[in-house]
Order: sequence, then structure tokens, then C-alpha cells
Amino acid sequence: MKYNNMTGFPDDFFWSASTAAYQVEGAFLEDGKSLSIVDVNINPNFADTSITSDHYHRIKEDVALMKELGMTAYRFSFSWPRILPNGRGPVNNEGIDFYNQLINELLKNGITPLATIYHFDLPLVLQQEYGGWASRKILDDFENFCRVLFENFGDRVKYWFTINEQSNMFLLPYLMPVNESSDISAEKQKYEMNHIMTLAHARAIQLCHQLVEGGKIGPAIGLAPNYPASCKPEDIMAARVANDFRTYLFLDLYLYGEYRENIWRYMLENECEPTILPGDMELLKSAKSDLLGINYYQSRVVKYAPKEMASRDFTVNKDGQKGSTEFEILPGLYQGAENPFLEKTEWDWEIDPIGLRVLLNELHDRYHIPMIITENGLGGIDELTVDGKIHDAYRIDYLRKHLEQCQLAINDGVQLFGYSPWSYMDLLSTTSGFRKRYGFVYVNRTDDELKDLSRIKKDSFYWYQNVIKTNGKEL
Ligand code: BGP
Repeated sequence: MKYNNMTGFPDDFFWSASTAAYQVEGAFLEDGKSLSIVDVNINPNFADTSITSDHYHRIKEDVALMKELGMTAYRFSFSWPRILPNGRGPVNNEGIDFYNQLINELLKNGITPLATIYHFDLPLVLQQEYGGWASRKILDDFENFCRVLFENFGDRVKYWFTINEQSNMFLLPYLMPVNESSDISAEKQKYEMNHIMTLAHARAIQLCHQLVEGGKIGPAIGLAPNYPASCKPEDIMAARVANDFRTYLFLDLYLYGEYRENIWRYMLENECEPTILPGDMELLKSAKSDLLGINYYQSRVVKYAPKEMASRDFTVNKDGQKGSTEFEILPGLYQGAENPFLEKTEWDWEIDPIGLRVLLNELHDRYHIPMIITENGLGGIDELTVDGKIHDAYRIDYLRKHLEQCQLAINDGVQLFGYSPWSYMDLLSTTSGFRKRYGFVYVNRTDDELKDLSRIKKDSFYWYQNVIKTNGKEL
């Protein structure tokens, strides 16, 4: 549906861009920081997390470019092992200093900080000590980490995201490791960790409301809406079920404080339900999010999977080999399939701008909560030309089409208050190193060669600059 008279983007819309600590900072063992689980689990075929984009040493230069781009907000994450190298206990003042410098520099340049508390980088010591998210011991440690953040930065940081992509962590063992030698099935372990992580999220929400005056907080969730492969009723049901398992399980827990009935029944029948202690559900119900961050890159297609099929995990496209993605199969529930109507990125991610409007409307109807796009972008192989330019027309095209759908969603009535694409600058891709780039700003390095790490504005930088300048009137 199109409108004859389209409303523009709101005047106070956040024009932002995103990064995450372990992907951009580098300095992974500097000034007191300890290792995180990502530092040791990253794909060994690519660059490691030791230097990445060297943002740790280049705050002023990087924020100056944000200012030049015109950004009115910036989403970054705090590194837990930089702030609390033992996961708890003594606070690392050098870590606090680093984030103070960053936040102050942003504010000085009129850029609102949007802060993610947890973006995959659990202190390794906590994984080794008690299995990280597998143990309820993490609840006090996570709350303590949040307290340190709110007390040190809450006077200036008013927008918070508790946990990045709990939904995807649930699927990717290197982000939420299971104990292979345990008698408890991997599936049950995952649901246990998911429950504990949701409790941690709820405690963060409550603490933020206590400690941060005027603070707004909520989750940032990674979503890929599932379409049915056909109008066959079995496929329609399969898509519903896929959305329940991959989207609404998490969002109903976050926003209603409830387990979906069908998923709870599934967990009981498959003996993988999490342990619920007295007070858990009351805590989840009482923690009210103020906002919802959406990470959206692609949609998915599913069809019914007969019970007799062998199950299969989702396999991320191997090292950027187009066509090597394997869709998941959950016998009796659903299986992934190709979408013949969509183009794909080099990494097989199906490009679907309209899917973003569909998703935003679904979420609005269901939860009536202010939303912000916390990630959206195109991972591509950018070429630096001999005269030092990056002509990334494919990225501009991707972002423009998604922004058009955001504007339509706003006209549909969705409360969308910002757009923070991935990523502000080139950084270490979680799955594919520096070969796969997302930034508006090119970082002059490759996986094998550090080069001079200089910052180069891509064509998309100038395009986004004009989008921001015209408040989205010229896309
Ligand atoms: C999201 C993560 C980001 C980022 C992005 C792109 O899942 O929140 O940290 O990495 O995806 O993914 P990738 O780097 O695998 O292309």
C-alpha cells in the first residue's frame, strides 16, 4: 500500500550508525582488558580481535567523521572485560576512562549515545569459572556490570539496549557455548541459558529505571521474518511456527513476560524446558521495556518439514562462498527454503526491504512499543580504487530501499524513532573478518595486512550525509 501524501521522518528522528566493542575497538589486551569468549572463538580463517579497526586509539578522528557525516546518534557497546577484567570485582579505571572519553566526545559533537550493554563479549573468566550463561551465578555478575555502567555513565547516556540478539546467540554455539560433555541435552541447555539471559535482561531494566534519571531501555533483537513457501496450509502453519520459535519466543518473554503456550508445550514434550524458580516469572512481568531495537538484514522462507526428515542446524555460508548456506530443518515443524523472488548478497543473505515494513507492522500491532532499527546493512567486498575511492552503489541501493520502507512503516503508524545501520565504519565481521565490509567509512586494512588503518569515506558516506541533511527527504 502506498499513500498519496506521505509524512516525512520525524524532526527528532535519530540518524545513527552502529558498531560493537569487540568488532571495532581492538586493544584486546590493552590497559587492563581481559579476553572475552569472542576473542577466543572468532573464525580463525580471518583477522582476530586484537586490533580490528583500532577505534580504541582513534576516538577523536572517528567521532569527527561521525560529525562530518551528520550523525545525530551513535550506537556502540561496552566491553564487559574492559570494564571488569575479572567479570566482577575491581573496576578497571582505564576502561571507564576510555568510555568517558568516547561519550564526552560524542556529546561535544551533538551526537546522542545509544549504548548496548552486552554484545556477545562475555568475559572468558566467567565462561571458564561457571559456564557463563549456563549458571544463575551470572545474574548477580551481570547486574553488577550494569550497575557500574549506570553509575558511571547514566548521567549522560539515556538510551540503553540490554542484550544484543539473544535470538541469534541461541542459534550460534560460539556466542552462547553449550557444555558438550554434559548429560543434559544441548537443546535443554540452550533453553536454560535463554531463560537465565532473559532474567538478566529484566534485572538490567529494573536497575536502569532505578539509577538512570530519564533512562530508556529495552532489548536489541535480531529478526528475520519467515514467509511461507506456498499457500499450502501446511506451509502457512510452518511459517507461523518458525516465527514463534525464532521471534515471538524471545519477544513475548521480553515484552509480555510470558512463554508462548505452544513453545512451552514443545519444550515439555521434548524434555528441554528451562528451570523456572519462584519469582522468575514475576520478575519478567514486572520489567517493562521502554523501547525495542530491531536488527534486520533479511527475511527467510520456510515450508513444512515432515517428521521423518533428518534434522539439520542452520549453517552460515562458509567463508563467503556464495551458495554454501544450509537451511535448518526441524522435523515436524519447518525447514528453510530459498526465496526465488529476492536477490542475495555475496553471503547468500536475501535482500528484502519490504520484509522490514512487514516486520515493523507485525511488531507494532503486537507490542505497541517505540522501535528503532539498531542494525541493517549490506556486507560486501569493497574495492579501493587506485585514486582512493570506494564506489559502493550496491550498499546505497540496499540502504535507500530499506529507508523507503521505514518511511512507509512510519506512515502505517509504526512508532519508529531512529535508524542505526550496520555499520558506522568497517569492522571485523563476526563470521567473515574484514573481507565482508559494512561501513560508511572504509578502514584501510585486510585480514592479512594491517596497512595504515586510515579512514576513507565511501560513496555511501556522502549519500547518507545528504539523507541526514535533508532529514530523509532525499533518499
Ligand atoms: C549481527 C551482529 C553484529 C554484526 C552483524 C553482521 O548479527 O549483531 O555484531 O556482526 O550481525 O553480521 P556478520 O558480521 O556475520 O556479517
